[in-house]
Amino acid sequence: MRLKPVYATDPNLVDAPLTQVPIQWAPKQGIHLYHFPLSLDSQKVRQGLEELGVQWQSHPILLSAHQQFSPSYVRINSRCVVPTLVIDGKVTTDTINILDLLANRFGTASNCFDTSEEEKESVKYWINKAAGLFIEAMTYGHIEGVKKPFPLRNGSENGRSHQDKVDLLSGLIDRYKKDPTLRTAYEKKRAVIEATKEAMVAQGQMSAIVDATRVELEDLAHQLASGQFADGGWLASDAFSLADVQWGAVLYRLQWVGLQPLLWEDDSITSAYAEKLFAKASFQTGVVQWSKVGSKVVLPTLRYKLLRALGLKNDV
Ligand SMILES: N[C@@H](CCC(=O)N[C@@H](CS)C(=O)NCC(=O)O)C(=O)O
Repeated sequence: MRLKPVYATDPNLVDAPLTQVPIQWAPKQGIHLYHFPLSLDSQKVRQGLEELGVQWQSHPILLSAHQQFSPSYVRINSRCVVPTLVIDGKVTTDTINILDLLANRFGTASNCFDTSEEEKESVKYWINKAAGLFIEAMTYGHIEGVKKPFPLRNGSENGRSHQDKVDLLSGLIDRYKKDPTLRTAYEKKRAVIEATKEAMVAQGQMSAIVDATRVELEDLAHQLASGQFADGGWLASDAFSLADVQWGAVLYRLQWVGLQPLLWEDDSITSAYAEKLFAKASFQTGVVQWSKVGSKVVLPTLRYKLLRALGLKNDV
């Protein structure tokens, strides 16, 4: 039974993270982030950039219009996911890897994300724990008694949104059969989406995923009560760390999709931690301000689809 995302459990199914790899199609100068306003992993990286005070150029990849499959994007991130970071023509992929790179490159001078040697192991442990939660399944899958917010409501029946992607990718595999780079990327992506969909629709899966998440959140509450947070610090360290970046976006997402009542109490240490995380200026700028569905997602998607219908855009 699959209880974690493919990216956390099956390195053989996905392309390895890239770290500062020069790619000819990437912008040659400056710091660029390819991201989607509502994407969990994009939220984490945007908060990281804000926390570090790094100026960056925004390239929205509209997952709502399947732009993650457009050939021009797949040539820089063959995983067909956001986020992707480009610094002076060099590409870095995978959220944990991107945040590590940013912290090493821009955090040292400002002591940002600075954790002591003893804290490092614990920070890493809590980063991996957050990244191992099956948030994609809980965002798109149907969970008894939970009413999903707009714009998730329609896709949550029987993995329909994932089946749409499988069909789209099958068409792309055929269209690009003579381009080995694109064809391979699409084939691998289709396998990842099929595995994810399978894990969401099989009998009893979604409740098992929610139960497994509840266990992880109980561990979180225990760590908060016994670790640095109880003394005015953060999850795994005295100073705010990349583990807190991971968990801020996760808790915000679980709240947004209506799962909080199944996972933690209002009046609990987890709620107190969430409140402290959400109050950070970097969280407000990197996460909350990008969460306006109408202006950040619906309108850009309509505009993009209109241009495509008029033949002014010929991507996917
Ligand atoms: N953690 C992995 C996976 C990222 C991921 O799953 N991103 C989601 C958004 S949070 C995405 O792009 N989904 C689009 C899709 O799978 O089609 C990474 O950072 O490369």
